[in-house]
Amino acid sequence: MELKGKHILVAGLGKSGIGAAKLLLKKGAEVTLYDGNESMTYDRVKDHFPGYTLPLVAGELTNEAIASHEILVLSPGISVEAPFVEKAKAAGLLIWGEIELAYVCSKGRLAAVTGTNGKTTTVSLIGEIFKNYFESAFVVGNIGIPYTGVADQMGEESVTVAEISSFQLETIHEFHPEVSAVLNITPDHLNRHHTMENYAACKMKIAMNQTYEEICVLNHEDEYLPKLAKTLTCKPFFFSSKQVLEEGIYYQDGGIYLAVDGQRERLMDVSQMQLVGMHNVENVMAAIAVAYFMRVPMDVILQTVYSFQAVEHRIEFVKEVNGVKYYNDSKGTNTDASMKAIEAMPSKTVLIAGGYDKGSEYDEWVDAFKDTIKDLVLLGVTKDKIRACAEKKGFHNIHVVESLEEAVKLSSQLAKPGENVLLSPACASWDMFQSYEQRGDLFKEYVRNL
Ligand code: UMA
Repeated sequence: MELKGKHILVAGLGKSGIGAAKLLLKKGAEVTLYDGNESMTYDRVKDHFPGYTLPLVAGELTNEAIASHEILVLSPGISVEAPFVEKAKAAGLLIWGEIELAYVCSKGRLAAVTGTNGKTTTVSLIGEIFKNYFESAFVVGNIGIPYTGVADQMGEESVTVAEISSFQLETIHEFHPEVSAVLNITPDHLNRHHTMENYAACKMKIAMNQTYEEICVLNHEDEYLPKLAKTLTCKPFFFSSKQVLEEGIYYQDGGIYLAVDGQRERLMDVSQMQLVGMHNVENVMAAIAVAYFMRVPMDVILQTVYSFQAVEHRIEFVKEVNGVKYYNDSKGTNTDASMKAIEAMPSKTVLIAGGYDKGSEYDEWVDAFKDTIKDLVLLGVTKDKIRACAEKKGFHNIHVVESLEEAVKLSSQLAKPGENVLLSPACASWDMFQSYEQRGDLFKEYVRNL
């Protein structure tokens, strides 16, 4: 679609909105900025738009302001159920997510990955594989690099891997990866999607424009995915950490096997990976499958897998202080991710948790403490809800604090030599921090100051 001269309202002035507005200006569109935060001013964003003075609305949007636009570009943090979005729909505006805008402005080939957990590790690994093989490779999306920020740098020869969240999938229309992947679906963001069915349906939208000869890589051991695979318009290709597959990629006896077109091959030993844990074997299998179907030679894929290290904020070892090891798992923003981190702890651990309330339940997460978690240090909005759940389940070594700095200090007193301190909140960061990255960076700073 020709965007030149179109009146476009860009909602949300974080990374996505800024990326979208800059891209639209390059395309010659007439851009209005909007942010629900009443204290937003043009001064705060003007450095992104040298040579322009853009209209900005903060707080309430009037019907007149909405109606003078043709397209509304939404940042992922804004729900399609927000009242102003409903008004925009009623006024006949096209509602595009930032991802949709980027997709229609981009060039080259695209692979896209979604899932509740493991997205960032998998996408980072695929990105490394692409960089090791293709002349022009891009990594974009929920990983922290807005797709709109780089879309216009792509050429026909470019190959992109996009990490795509359920929020971003709500507002796609033509978005069409050549290869997609859904890593797993476990409860998350239920305050936004309301039910698991809605959330799962949103995740499956990643493949909605794929055609029958294209591939969607799926987790065979997931509760939802084998059933949802039957609804695909493209070909499912499964990975499994638990069973031998006739067709697919799977783990058996310490190795990763690929079975395609009646041929079966042991690709590698998992001991050759730098990453640890069975969840990472799953991430690696998914990455191998995506890269393989994007036609990267297997030797390039495997060489990259052998050298690939853990990503920041995901069970990241920070430092040992007085015999206590500190791990930063700030990216453990839901109970499932946090359970993986708890399971990966080698000995008794003080767990720092709590944060923004996404409407999650904590029962299974507390069950996962077993003999590993000896003390629970709680902060953030969910502290009382988590405390009540843990006490109901008979876990009483609970300490409530007001700040992350206090949590680190107290944990350093509770942990004995040979034990660990793990920040793995099981909650998003948005109650006290701008992002999980900021939370993780501060944690590391407080640990280094001990
Ligand atoms: N805002 C409104 N109205 C609202 C909500 C927010 O106006 O109802 C405004 C805020 O005042 C703020 C801006 O929107 O000024 C923030 O926009 P945003 O929340 O969409 O955040 P971005 O900075 O654009 O970052 C987004 C993703 N954030 C979310 O989905 C919440 C980032 O994912 C992503 O890295 C980035 O785009 C680039 O693509 C983060 C995330 O936490 C990592 N994602 C969730 C997750 O992984 O679980 C989905």
